[in-house]
Amino acid sequence: MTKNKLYTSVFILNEANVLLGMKKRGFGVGRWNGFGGKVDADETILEAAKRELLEESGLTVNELQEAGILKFEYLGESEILEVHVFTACKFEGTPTESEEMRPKWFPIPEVPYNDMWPDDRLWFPLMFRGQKFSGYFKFNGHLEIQDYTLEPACT
Ligand code: 6U4
Ligand code: NA
Ligand code: NA
Repeated sequence: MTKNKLYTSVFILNEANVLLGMKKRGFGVGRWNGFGGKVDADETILEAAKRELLEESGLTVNELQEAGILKFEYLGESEILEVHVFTACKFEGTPTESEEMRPKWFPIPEVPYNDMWPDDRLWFPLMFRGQKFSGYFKFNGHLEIQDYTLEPACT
């Protein structure tokens, strides 16, 4: 039986820019990511999203907007990652490098899709438009998407 494991990913947006983090270690190393990680057993998904954002970027948010839910199957691995994606426009603090992430603002037309997970170029446009989405991606390795579905969601 495959089991879903819960993760979060947070993107800070302003009118024209998105804050991404260069992953310095672990899963997704060398790629620009959202700030996030595993949901611990004793916390809600929202609590996890805020905690990981603070740990990895130094930023605090009161409110997060739900952007979408993505499921990732990595062939040969037993767990399916269920990633809850959030955005925030208001935050407190200054983006600060952590052991895990190096934050950087990107103008939206300059998002470095070639140095990101290959699925990101498919759903980022929905996130930027504020269209909620639901997706399922089956990966062969970390470079090739073998199959996927991506739909607008109204959750
Ligand atoms: P540790 O070091 O165990 O505390 P933790 O920060 O809890 O790690 P991490 O960073 O391994 O967890 O979580 C993986 C992150 O990568 C989550 O934010 C989800 C995200 N992620 C995984 N696959 C992705 C993909 N294909 N596209 C994407 N984000 C992905 O955009
Ligand atoms: Na993380
Ligand atoms: Na974690």
